[in-house]
Amino acid sequence: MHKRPFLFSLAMIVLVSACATAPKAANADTAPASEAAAPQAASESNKTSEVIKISTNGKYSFYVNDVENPELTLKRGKTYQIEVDTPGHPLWIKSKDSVTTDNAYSDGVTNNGTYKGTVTFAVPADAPATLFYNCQYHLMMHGKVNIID
Ligand SMILES: [Cu+2]
Repeated sequence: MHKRPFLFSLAMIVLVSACATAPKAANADTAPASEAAAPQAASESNKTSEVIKISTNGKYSFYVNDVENPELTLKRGKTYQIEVDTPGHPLWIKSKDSVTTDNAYSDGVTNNGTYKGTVTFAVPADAPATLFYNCQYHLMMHGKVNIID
C-alpha cells in the first residue's frame, strides 16, 4: 500500500518538471532571428555579473589575462567576482592609488584586502569615475579602474 503513493508522487514530480521546462524550450525555438544573431560581445557586456581573475605570475605585478597591471573598466550596476590568487600581496579596491590599508573603497565591496579568495564588487550607481586596485605593500603592484555607466 505504501509503494503506490510514493510512485505516484514520483510520477507527478517528473510530470511537473517536464511541464516547467517545456515553455522555455518553446521560447528558445521561436526566438526572433535578430535576437538569436546578437553579437557575442554585446551579450557578454550586458551580463549582470562577470568574473575577473587576478594573479601575480610569481612577480611583483598583478596580472589579468596575462596583462601586467591592466586598466580595468567596470560598469555601474554590474557585479564583479574578482578571483584573487596573489599570495603575499593583499589586493585592495581603493579610492586613491596607495599602499597600506588606507583609502579602501568599501561601497559595494565584499572581502576587500584578500590575497586568496573572491573580492565581490557590486559597483554602485554613485561610484566615482576612477578607482584603483592596489597591493597592500607594493606601490608598483597597482592599476587604474575606470567606472562607466
Ligand atoms: Cu605586493
